[in-house]
Amino acid sequence: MQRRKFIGHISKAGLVAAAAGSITSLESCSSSKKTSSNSGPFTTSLDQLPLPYRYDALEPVIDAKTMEIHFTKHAAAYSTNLKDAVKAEGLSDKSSVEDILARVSKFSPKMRNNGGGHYNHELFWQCMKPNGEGTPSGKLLTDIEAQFNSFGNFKSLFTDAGKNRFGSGWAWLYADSQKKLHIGSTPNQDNPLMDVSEIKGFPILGLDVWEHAYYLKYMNKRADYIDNWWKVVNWEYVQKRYAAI
Ligand code: MN3
Repeated sequence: MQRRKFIGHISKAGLVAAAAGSITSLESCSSSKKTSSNSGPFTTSLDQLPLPYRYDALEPVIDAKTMEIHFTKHAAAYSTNLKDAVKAEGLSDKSSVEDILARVSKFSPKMRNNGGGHYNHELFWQCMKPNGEGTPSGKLLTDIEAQFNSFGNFKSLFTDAGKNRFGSGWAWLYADSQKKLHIGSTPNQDNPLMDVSEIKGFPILGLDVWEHAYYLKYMNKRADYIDNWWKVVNWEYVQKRYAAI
């Protein structure tokens, strides 16, 4: 009887210890995710994922030739050059791009340009689809309206961020560490995940405003490209990113 009591006590203590251990490891896991990348389930590897639609799927908003060159030449080169930089600097080829970007100041300009370039394009392809919904719904819509007064006003502010980015760069809807939504833009291939970025947070929606993204069809008319781009935004995907943080 006494022995059974003793064993029961030990096993209960063991269970408590095991439970405490799993809580601790869960906490450390989620906090390390937050501090290193804040990317939740959205983790980007060094290789390009297949384009989730055909090159002509976003016609007439984005023409097939632009999509093909953009994906197979520009974006493919960022992935290749990123892998070169990762090798040259002795990082694992299993590194997540998010982890690299969070400490990108410690690496070469090649890592910054191509790590950003690869991440931004992998995000960009997913943020689009044929016949987009036009508007988000649910909590993302509610929070956009609360933060920017109305969805129309949000679109106008985001469009301005893209239009007014001097030279090449990106417009972003991103969430800071308090999950508050912001609109901003970054030069070149920088993004809000980078420790060197002036704006910091988790990118929810990104728009490429480099000329290579629109010049064949829109030539110098970046504003027309952005106005049309809203028709192919994949709000379902954008909402999933927002829900994951
Ligand atoms: Mn591009």
